[in-house]
Amino acid sequence: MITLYSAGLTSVWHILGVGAIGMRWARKLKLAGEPVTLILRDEAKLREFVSAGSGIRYLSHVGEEFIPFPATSLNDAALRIENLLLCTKSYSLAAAYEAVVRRVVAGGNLVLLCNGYGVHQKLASDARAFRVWAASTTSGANSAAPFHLTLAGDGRTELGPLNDLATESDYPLLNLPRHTKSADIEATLWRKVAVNACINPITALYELKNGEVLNHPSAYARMESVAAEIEELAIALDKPLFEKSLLKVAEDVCRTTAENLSSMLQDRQNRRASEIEQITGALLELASETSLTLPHNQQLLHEIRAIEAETLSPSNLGGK
Ligand code: KPL
Repeated sequence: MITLYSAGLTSVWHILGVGAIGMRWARKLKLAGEPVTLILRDEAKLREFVSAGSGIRYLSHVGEEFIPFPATSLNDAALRIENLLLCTKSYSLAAAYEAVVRRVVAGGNLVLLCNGYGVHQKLASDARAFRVWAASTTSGANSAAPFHLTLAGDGRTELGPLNDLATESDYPLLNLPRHTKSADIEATLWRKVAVNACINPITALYELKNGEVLNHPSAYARMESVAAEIEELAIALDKPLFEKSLLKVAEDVCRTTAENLSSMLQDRQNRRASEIEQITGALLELASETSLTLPHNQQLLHEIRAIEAETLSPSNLGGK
């Protein structure tokens, strides 16, 4: 077995889910001076990483940079994790947790950095032996090829505890730029799914960069209708959204991440399953407890499902 595990370091951040977001946090942590080890899903993926030079190619407006990282795989029996950042797709989160849990020390930090609603809370209730946190970000990141990272806008990241053990502990990751404590992580995750439901399906459907939605009359009109329905849902469920309208907040995110391909558009382009069920589907599930039917959101769900039914490559389930 190939093992590039940096044994002996006690405060290593392990990252599982080495997609665009996982790579972006690997870089952020490294820049903050934190030791980072990537966990690849299996030996084949680890070999691919080694063939790519054992690092990440980071492309920005100033050029290309190669950032080396130690890496290991889920099969590494010596793997012992104290701090784990789970950056998988929300639909892979539970399986990723199951695959890694025996490697995590009791009381270790598990930080869930994924889209969707409901999946974080579900995992936290299963993972009582660990400090479970959620991180919610408006930062964008793109990956055009495995182990290649391109940044879009740098947003803010809010963190909060999801279980009692975390509530009693010091917050991790606050040393990273623009990382702050969330006053109410449940509300933060709810607001995030509301914004993602406005942007992600529409960018995926029309194949637009986030910023392009603002100048595309029919895409924008659909974002307007979707946002209005989610505002109604928020009122029906008595869940707070923002001081500004949801539409205005979604517009702001489109502007700050204008050059970004939303994660759902990247999924479509890479013929990967999207998080439509965990985003729009989760809102429709919540709506079923009310008298609302959210027809514009339903329509988007059906359209994205139809695209996936045509294009999905069954083996293509990567990091977020
Ligand atoms: O979270 C995102 C995503 O693409 O999933 C946004 C904030 C919309 C950035 O693209």
